[in-house]
Amino acid sequence: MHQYYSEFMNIIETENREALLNLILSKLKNEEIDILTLYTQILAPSLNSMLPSEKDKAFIWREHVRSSIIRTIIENCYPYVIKERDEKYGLKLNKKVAIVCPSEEYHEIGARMITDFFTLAGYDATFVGSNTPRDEFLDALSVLDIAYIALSLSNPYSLITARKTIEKIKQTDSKVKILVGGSAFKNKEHAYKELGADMYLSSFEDIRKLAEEDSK
Ligand code: B12
Repeated sequence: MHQYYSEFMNIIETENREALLNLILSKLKNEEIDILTLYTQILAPSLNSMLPSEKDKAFIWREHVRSSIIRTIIENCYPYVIKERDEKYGLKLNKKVAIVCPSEEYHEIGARMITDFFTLAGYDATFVGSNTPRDEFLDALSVLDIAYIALSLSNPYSLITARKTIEKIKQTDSKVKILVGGSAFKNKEHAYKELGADMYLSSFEDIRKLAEEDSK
């Protein structure tokens, strides 16, 4: 567990967005933490440790509020993402990545986080959104020069939607490569092949390896 995790959790239990944002921004400013550590060791576990309980009538409320606070923190981290991309990782690739959650997939924090991981690794990365409507997305694809589409899936039902979406994407643009990841693949990483995706990735390290290949 990261040394700042309990301090962060004590504040997030109170749902004090301002205090959390100030805490994180001061740690980033003073270089006491970096983006990768913040996202993977503090922000992600603060959500993934939430366990549904029938006794807790406010559980869904708290899930929404906590997701929203984490989203605020991530959006405010952007200047530090750019700074670390340039000063720490130093790779700039001329390749566009669109990060998408398919229709009916409402879990967006993982997708938003990995958008910043692609940026850190040097890609021109855009978070398109959760619950992205398929037909509108396909229309855009035919006019934009996108190298990769990264689908983030959390809800196991999204695996079915994703298969159909991937099939349509391939029909629209046969050159674009499809990457998939997210907690829906837990213990079934091989499922990416049945979905018709080109690659399953799980971590920043995987994205870095891809970037290194792309820079050759
Ligand atoms: C927050 C949350 C919600 C919020 C989402 C809000 C939002 N704006 O995103 C709300 C309240 C909307 C929600 C709704 C639901 N949820 Co929910 N939710 C969660 C919770 C608590 C946290 C998810 C999260 O954001 N984690 C933080 C992120 C950062 O972690 P992550 O997604 O795993 O992402 C990391 C990696 O997976 C990876 N990654 C992710 N995508 C990609 C893509 C690529 C290409 C790469 C390289 C890597 C990568 O990088 C990230 C950083 O390390 C989880 C609990 C859990 N244990 O996961 C349940 C959970 C995911 N939800 C679940 C369920 C069932 C639902 C609902 C069906 C509940 C319901 N009955 O209505 C609905 C479904 C809505 C829908 N149609 O999508 C289940 C799903 C899995 C399952 N086994 O069934 C979980 C696991 C809870 C549980 N234990 O039952 N949920």
